[in-house]
Amino acid sequence: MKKILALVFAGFMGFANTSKAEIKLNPYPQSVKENGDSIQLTGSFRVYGFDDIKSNIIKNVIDNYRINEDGILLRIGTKDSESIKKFKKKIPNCKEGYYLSVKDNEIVIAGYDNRGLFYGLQTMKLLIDRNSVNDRGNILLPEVEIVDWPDVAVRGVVEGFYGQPWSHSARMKLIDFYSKYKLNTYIYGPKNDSYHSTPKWREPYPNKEAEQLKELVSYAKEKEVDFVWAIHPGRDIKWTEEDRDKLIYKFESMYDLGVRAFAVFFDDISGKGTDAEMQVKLLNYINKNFIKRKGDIASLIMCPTEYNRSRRKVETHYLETLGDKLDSDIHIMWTGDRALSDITYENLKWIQELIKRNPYIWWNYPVTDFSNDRILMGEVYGVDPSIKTETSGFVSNPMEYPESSKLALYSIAGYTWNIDSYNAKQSWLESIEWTLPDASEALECLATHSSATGVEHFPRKESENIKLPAERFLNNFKKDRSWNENDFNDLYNEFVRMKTAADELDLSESNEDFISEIHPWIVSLDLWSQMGLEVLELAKAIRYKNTLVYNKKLRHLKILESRIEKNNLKVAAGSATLGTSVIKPFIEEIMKISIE
Ligand code: LTM
Repeated sequence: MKKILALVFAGFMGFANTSKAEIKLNPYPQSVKENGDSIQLTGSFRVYGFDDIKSNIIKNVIDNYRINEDGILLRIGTKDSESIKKFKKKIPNCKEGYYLSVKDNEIVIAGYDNRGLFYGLQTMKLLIDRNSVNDRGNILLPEVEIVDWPDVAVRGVVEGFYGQPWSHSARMKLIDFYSKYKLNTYIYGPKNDSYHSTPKWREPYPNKEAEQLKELVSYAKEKEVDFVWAIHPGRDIKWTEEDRDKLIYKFESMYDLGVRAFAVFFDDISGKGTDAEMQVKLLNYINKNFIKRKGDIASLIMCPTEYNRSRRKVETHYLETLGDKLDSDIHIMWTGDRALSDITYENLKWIQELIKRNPYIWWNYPVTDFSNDRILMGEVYGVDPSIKTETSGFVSNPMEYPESSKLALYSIAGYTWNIDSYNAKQSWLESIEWTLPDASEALECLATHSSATGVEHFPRKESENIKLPAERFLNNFKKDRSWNENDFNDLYNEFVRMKTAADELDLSESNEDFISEIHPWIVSLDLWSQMGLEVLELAKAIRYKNTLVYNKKLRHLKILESRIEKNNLKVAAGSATLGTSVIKPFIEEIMKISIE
């Protein structure tokens, strides 16, 4: 007989129907039916089906519960479990899919597989966390019937940037984040880890790092995140048996730490390492003699040397060689038309022809290692929906700033899970609210002015709300030193909003790690808001020919400029840049005109 576990959700007693609730979830499920009612969580859960389930599945999701004989029935299982037999037909026929129903006195979570069940439980947890409190302080769970599955089978992150690699604790926190938002893959490949790349890729990690990686791998497993360890040997590899064996030896050492998925990166190299024939020979050898021989390792992933269209050299036949000779079960990564680019249907079809398989997308967003004075916090867009069928995976390369990267990753998780329901603006606003609940309007203001890449062929929208007023103001001012009052007011109000936002962000207490990470950009926001206000005063002084005010404002602007410089020196990145699309050029232009 199946054991019935009963779990108490700390402090709650019993269930009862209450008022209408609005469903808020990320990723948004494929199908949600709700009747507007909720049940009130004031008691305990009895879990039926627990015996069949790997303990991490339930332990990690419902962590606040204790055993109790009373309470609502939480029936869980995977498609062949006795516990959910009655609901088997409702389970979507898709890996990682699940069926979730909350009705009357029963909650059912039926997964296609273990991960599907885990995700069903995560959804229930999000429903509780996000849709929960009514005006009497009671915890509510909406009555729903959810059928859900991912659009993109492999979704996640590649820590593949240059610069300061993430700390161990940041990585551990990110595993929680991936797990919560149903990102199933984390590829470890920070360029500046010398044991991942040259000079030490041949050597095993020292004890401390090895222990940390072991902990990370095991935590990822517990949280249903596939951990992939990548090596980057191409800068100094010799195409000898000795180096081949050293690479396998390194993989063996990672296998001993628990790693069960591997990648070999050949990006950003020159010289002998770029030889396609030799790369193929090595990779097919690893595939046969390590990956297949072990029997419990996922398909190998490789990042090619010609990893985007602009890097293609027709004369090398590099991509054709991979397409023709690389084992068909080895994934090939691809960044699009360029290192930084939108992912288009046309580009996906183009590369499929050459590599004779679907590419595994390495999306270089929100990475900023090409200009790490920036934190990209804008809306996430530019990836074609066809990634659902035309790719074998989709991973985002984030910033060296782990907390700030979560804004974009939140949206990437939502998009890759359910493409049709994704709305870039709404997801962006939600990510802001989720990141900083006690100062979300302030963060929205900072993010509005901190989203440009500075890269011409991959610009991201920034300061859209004042773009037109700033343009018109400048045109009029240049013409006859006048302006339209509405434009003046819009700009003035935005600079005031920036000032208030900087103050609010300084006072925010809901996410300390994030606030300390973005502190230099908060200072920058404050200084640029003051510059903006002063430059408007300067424009007035010029228009109304007030020399005294003009001199005073110009002097203060110079002081602010030097304070911005000083703030820049405090940042490891060299500066804390924002507002480069509209604010900075606007201010600089007025100042230029003013001294003409
Ligand atoms: O994109 C790839 C495959 N390689 C490098 C990354 O390591 C780097 O982080 C990004 C962004 O600068 N660009 C690359 O080319």
